[in-house]
Amino acid sequence: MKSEKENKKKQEGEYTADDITVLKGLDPVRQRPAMYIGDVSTRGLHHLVYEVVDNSIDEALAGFAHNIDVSINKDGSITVIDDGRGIPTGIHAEEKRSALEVVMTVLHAGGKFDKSTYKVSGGLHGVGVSVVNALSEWLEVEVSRDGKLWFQKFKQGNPVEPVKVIGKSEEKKTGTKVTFLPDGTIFKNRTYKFETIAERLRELAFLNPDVVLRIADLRKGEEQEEEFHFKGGLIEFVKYIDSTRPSLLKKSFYAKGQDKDENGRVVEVEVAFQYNDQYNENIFTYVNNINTHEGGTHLIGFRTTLTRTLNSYASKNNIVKENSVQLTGDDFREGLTAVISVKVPEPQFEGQTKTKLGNSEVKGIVEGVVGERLATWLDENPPDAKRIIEKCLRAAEAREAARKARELARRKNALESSTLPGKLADCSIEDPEHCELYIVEGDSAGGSAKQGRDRRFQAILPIKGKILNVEKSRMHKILENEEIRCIFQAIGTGVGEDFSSAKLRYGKIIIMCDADVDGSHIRTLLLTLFFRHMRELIDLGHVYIAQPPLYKVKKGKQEHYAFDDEERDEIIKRLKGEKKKDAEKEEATVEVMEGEEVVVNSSGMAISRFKGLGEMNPEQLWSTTMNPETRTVLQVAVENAADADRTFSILMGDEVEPRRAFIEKNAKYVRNLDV
Ligand code: 0RA
Repeated sequence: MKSEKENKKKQEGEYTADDITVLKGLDPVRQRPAMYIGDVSTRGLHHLVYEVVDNSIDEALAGFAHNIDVSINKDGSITVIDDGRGIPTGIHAEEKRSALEVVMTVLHAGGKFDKSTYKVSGGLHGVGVSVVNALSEWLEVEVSRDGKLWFQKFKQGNPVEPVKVIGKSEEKKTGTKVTFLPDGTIFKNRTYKFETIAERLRELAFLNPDVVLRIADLRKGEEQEEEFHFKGGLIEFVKYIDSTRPSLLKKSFYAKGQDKDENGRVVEVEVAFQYNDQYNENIFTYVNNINTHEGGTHLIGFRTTLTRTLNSYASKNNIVKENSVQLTGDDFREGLTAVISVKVPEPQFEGQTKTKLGNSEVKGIVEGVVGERLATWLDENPPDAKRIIEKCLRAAEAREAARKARELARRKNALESSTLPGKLADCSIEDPEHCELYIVEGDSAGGSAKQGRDRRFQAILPIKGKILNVEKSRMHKILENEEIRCIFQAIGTGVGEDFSSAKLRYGKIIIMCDADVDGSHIRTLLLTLFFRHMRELIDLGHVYIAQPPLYKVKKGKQEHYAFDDEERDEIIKRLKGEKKKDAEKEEATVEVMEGEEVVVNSSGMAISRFKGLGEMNPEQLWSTTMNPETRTVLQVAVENAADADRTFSILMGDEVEPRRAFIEKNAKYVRNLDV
């Protein structure tokens, strides 16, 4: 009950004491976790680790921490250790409790004490370690400071008791150790993936060359460890991204510098790039260690200065011949792999996924730092400069050819969404939000899908076998390809510069391929197409992978479907149990369908393996794979842009050996495809 006085205060718009606790406490985090960490899927689960690591990285950026150790513990919890100053443990005057407890239990309290020492702050949503605490079943902190070892434990964000000294720490040793177990009532799946965390730590190591990051998996049967420390920073990062694409240059370009914004705060800029012999533009941009894949002012600044500086070099040195084509910005970015990392004191994030830098002053600062150094670098490295300009001239010629191809296609009305491909079986309702496009491998599966679907909201586009590998093709070749044109027409958004998500005709684009080697190849070809040329569809969550079952277990009239071996065995076990209970003991009749490989076990169950989608009749396809009430579809997401790019270049590029190594290493994940 609130006092009358308090109620009066409230009416007058003043805050009362409990309003403040409501505002500052961690309850809102537990009520709406997605607002703080994006979602509560495995992505959100891993985000907890990144949030704690980002705090340690902040301590490194402030110049104090040099080593960060992450472990996935035997019980599935996570430990992050750094050798920074240690979270202060003294009593916070205002709060009347330890600073440590405030950092762990108050939203956004991280840098509250001492803003000046924290030049910049990372963390995707900048939410701080208190959010991790709120979403953990338990969390323990150990701080080494002042020769003592301090300890505090929390449950679901609440302190179990105040901070206490539990021992001594070595003289001069300082640091923070955080161990937490995500809360099972919030995260359905609490299993961490070593490789996912390792990818983020690797990325942080490239971006912060002074920090050594390690990861150890201590879970039974999963034991492994890795250390990341790249003294070469961004130059090594660019080499890593392009490790299967030969560089055209003898030496990579690198620049680092800083300037002040209008408030006198320092903005740091670091850029590295090289060119490869392929056609994609690969620019990865970071703000305070966060990947800004919608770009923003730092990217615009870089592109502007790259075009301007290369153009003026080309004309100064008479490399561009008089009658040859005019070079444009696109031409200067064909085969370019670049990493731009800026540190901005108060970043503004915009865009649909809040990963676009908005601070306008950063454009000019990037232009200033890169422009001057690039001009000098070109003068000092004439053979590399010449290779770049020649590559750009070839790109310009190809662009001209592509323009002609596009014009031809446009004249034939081929890319207008008003003409839909003949083999598309469209749905009847028109609201894209409720419509689904199934891209189906093969005409026979396409036929089953057409018969099995709910034609009101499901459209079917059958494609013939292997589509063109876009990784190795320029745009005009891609547009000449019949299958790909059909896909573009059906989706409706246009591609490249013409892309507009407002014209998207289906809210879900579902790739449905056979569960065999050819099927996974076709799926990868389609994902490559979306990743390279319609990336926004993936980022906005429109791209899915259908999950057809692998097995059918049939007993009498009952039919059960299993999506993996484990599920199949569970079904068999359950059916055997039922049989014992079943008084009538009705014998199972075994029916063998054409094209099925059937095994009949001693209990009279027929277990068949589906080799392809085509083996399922329309009803089976509907009930197992297409009915939204019962199906499982995997949403495709990009966890780590640089690594996804590298993966596509390994899988779809020219070199065979890295592809073989990758497939061997990842073979166990093939059913769990995440890009
Ligand atoms: C608040 C103030 C200071 C450091 C930290 C927090 C801090 C937080 C984390 C989280 C993980 N590792 C961390 N290390 C430090 C400043 C401390 C001072 O001025 O001595």
